[in-house]
Amino acid sequence: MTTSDVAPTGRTVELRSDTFTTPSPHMLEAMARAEVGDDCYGEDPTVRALERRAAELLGKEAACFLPSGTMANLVCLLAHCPRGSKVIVGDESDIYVYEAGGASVCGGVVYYPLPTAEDGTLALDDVAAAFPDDPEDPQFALPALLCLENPHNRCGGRVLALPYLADAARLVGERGIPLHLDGARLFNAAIAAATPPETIAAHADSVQFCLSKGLGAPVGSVAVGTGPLIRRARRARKMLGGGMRQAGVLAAAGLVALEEMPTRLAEDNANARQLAQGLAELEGVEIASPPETNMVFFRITHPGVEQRLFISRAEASGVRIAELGHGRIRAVTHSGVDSKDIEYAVEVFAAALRTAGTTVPTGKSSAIWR
Ligand code: TLP
Repeated sequence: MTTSDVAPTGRTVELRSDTFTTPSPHMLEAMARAEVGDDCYGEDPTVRALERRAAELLGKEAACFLPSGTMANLVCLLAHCPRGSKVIVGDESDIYVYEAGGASVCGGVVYYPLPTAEDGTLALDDVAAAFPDDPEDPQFALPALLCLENPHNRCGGRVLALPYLADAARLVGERGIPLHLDGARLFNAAIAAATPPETIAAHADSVQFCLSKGLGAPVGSVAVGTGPLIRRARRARKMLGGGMRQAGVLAAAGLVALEEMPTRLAEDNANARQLAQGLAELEGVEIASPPETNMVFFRITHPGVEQRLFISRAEASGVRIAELGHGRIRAVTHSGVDSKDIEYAVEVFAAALRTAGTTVPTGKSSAIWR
């Protein structure tokens, strides 16, 4: 096939990640007129305002603005876990897979990875088994924190059920350790579950969420928790080089993001469902269970089209997707993609599966894989 199957439109549909969002005109205006100060002295009023707003929205005492989700997770881990302790994580979590082992490198913390179920949960029996029978036995590194991820990226953007979060929090709480939630896309989860983000955050002792994904701000994440925890997180942020000076220019975009973007995330979740429906009609594609938030994972099973070829054919027609673990392709919707873009992407995907002289039959719903 050649990419001429789809007439060149000059259209680019960026589906590799919602990290590709660019600031809205409102954000750019707010950034240009942001009141700033030196945030390392605690004197940037816009950063302070963002931190107050984030803490309030998530029902926590305090918040800390950070350059990235990776650093927000790391400062929380460092704030919770003493050297030589264990952090219990899912083996498919962003913290474990994609964050360069920061807690071990910077904090002498041992990652204790547990198998992740399809729905992004960790079996609570496994969590319980991570605690030694005799915590006084000096042989054992002691668990200091449980991390969960909601929605769960590598599990297809699945939303963790509130009763599960409550049970997990109770289990670790009874054993005297806190729960940290990587809520990089917490607002997508909240919209999908028709639940205020605060209700989800209530089960966690600390939460990080990203402003620079679906919420569309150019840079930044926020970590929230108790006052003492956030004070320790600030110290860790400084140590890691994440103390930013006139960061109000970035926080200003974050404030607009919190004001204007959460409700529109429903559109991204709907566009992901539209994409999944389109893909399910194509022979040679297997998709995971219907998307709950803004991402669709799928696999190319067409005998004549190798996955990397499929990705490069799509790219040649302006539709950008990428592989994300276990040989799967991930497509992520966001404010830079509308329903027409999704229609176009499905056309491009259909064409990318057409081998010379063969048309791909449609009308078949794909098998569910995992
Ligand atoms: N994840 C990125 C890639 O690294 C996979 C993406 O494009 O999705 N927690 C979760 C659940 C995430 O998905 C990510 C980013 C992070 C934390 C890290 O955030 P950043 O990129 O701001 O450091």
